[in-house]
Amino acid sequence: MAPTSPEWWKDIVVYQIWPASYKDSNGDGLGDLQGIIGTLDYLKDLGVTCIWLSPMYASPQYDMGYDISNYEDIYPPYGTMADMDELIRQVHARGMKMVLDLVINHCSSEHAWFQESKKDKTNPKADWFHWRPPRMIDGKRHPPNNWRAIFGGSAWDYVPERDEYYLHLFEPEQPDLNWENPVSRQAVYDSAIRFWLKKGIDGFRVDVANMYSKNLDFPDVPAEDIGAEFLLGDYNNGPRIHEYYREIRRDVLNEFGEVLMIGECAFTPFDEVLKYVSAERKEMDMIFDFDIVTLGGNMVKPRHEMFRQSLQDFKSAILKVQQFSAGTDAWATVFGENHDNGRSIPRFATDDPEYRVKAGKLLAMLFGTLTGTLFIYQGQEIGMTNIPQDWTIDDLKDISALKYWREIIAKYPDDKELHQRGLRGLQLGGRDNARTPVQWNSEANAGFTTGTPWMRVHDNYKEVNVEAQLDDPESLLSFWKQVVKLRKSHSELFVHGDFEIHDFDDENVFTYTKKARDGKNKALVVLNFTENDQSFRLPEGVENSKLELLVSNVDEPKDKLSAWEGRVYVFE
Ligand code: TEU
Repeated sequence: MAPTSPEWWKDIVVYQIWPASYKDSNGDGLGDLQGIIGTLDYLKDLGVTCIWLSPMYASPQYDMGYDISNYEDIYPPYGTMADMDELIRQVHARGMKMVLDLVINHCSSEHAWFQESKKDKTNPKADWFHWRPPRMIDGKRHPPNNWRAIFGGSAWDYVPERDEYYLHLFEPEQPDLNWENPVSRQAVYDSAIRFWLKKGIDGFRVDVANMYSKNLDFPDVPAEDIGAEFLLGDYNNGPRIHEYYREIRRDVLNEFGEVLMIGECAFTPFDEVLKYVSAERKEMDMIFDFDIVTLGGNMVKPRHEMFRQSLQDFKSAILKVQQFSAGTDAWATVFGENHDNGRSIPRFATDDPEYRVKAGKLLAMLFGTLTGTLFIYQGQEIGMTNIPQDWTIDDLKDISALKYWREIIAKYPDDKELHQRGLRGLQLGGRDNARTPVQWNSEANAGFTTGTPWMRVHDNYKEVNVEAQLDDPESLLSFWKQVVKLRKSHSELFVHGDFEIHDFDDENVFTYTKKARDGKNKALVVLNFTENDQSFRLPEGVENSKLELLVSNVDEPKDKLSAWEGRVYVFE
């Protein structure tokens, strides 16, 4: 590969592939690596310059691969190590970068490390995980504390061989590694990180990157009645977390040049974010902040409490992220979708058939003009939408959805209204929304597979699919291509510029300007987030500027903004 320039990752356009649902090449109903290889020209044509591949490692798949049983092997239905080598080669041959998911807060309970650790208290890996004795209350065995696992139930599971519990912040099949132990840390570095860097990959998206360091006192979440119910604590940003990242950079990554680290850091306050991503500290290069994708609720809150956020909430979440790099040496990510959240069109705009495509273009203008590294999630570029309202719980596959469902049915067996709200919440924000197979064409199973798809294909695939949009200049796909091109040709404004909101209190219209760091070029972005006409107002200081329309989702902008209309102007 060509030598990599420092900070090459600021200007890339990343496309996230979630392998199970992307493209099946062998008819087994599950996406695979050869399927991905077959679409690389499509991605290049879209303007993508980096692929982030969600876990393709050996795994029993309790959490769709976020439970890895061998970091140095491939999940067989996805292909072989030779396929993986070929994928890396083919990505690089097209001048694109390759980023893998790094899942090292936990591994699978089937990983040899855990299998050994659970045998007894004296084996060499006995403290590679967090083991604690039971808490005895009235002669009865209880977990060591009242922590709730993120998808439900206790965060501890009992192992009779050790007469101890182990910690799992996610599923029981995902035991948390003990990062206090320098020996297990080195094993993780060798197996999960060095192994892949030696194969030439360019970086990692780091799963739950702020959760490795635990408060070893394991304090109870304050509760009136210990043992009655498990409660979610704040498991993020523990005492040694920054030390670990400096160690990883110093002892492992530096040897391989400018390795990109993108940390998934949910629920992290602004000052703490800066510690991770300030260029001077160089722990990580950028993080995924959750403020935008958790608007209205998320998987740590009950789905029946999900609500539709206000435009002002949306603006303030965007503002927080846009401020990461304002006056600091830090850097931001820009994303509206991923594999853990609902689709952006129904969530932030509208999937009303009359406006769906126009609203998708509006969001493309929004995300395409924000400062930071842009991420597009598979299917976002063609406007894939959430699962239809007439689908039932039986159509869902995600472990977090199914656990939530079992929990509410057990807790409120007769509350049909709550069940209905729960299902609606899942259909708005649940992870299954992002996991329906990618819609490639209007043939059977949307061209995703010739076999039986592992998950139901969205009913709208005849209308929403890649093939139908490829040669249509009016399609969302063509629009995304145009926006990505403009983002690159005006990168000083869109990728690197300073961001300012001009109508923070306005619940209908979102108006912001971008300013190049050298102050010369500016852009004005005006987005109507309603289905009504809105007046088009120029912000203070822009009134006398000569505006040049760069892109819009209407042919000829008029005096007023029409429903879901957006415009991007440049001016000096
Ligand atoms: O998700 C992390 C995740 O679940 C967070 O949203 C979580 O709610 C937060 O960290 C709580 O503080 C990642 C993956 O993206 C997801 O698909 C996996 O299921 C999960 O980690 C476990 O590996």
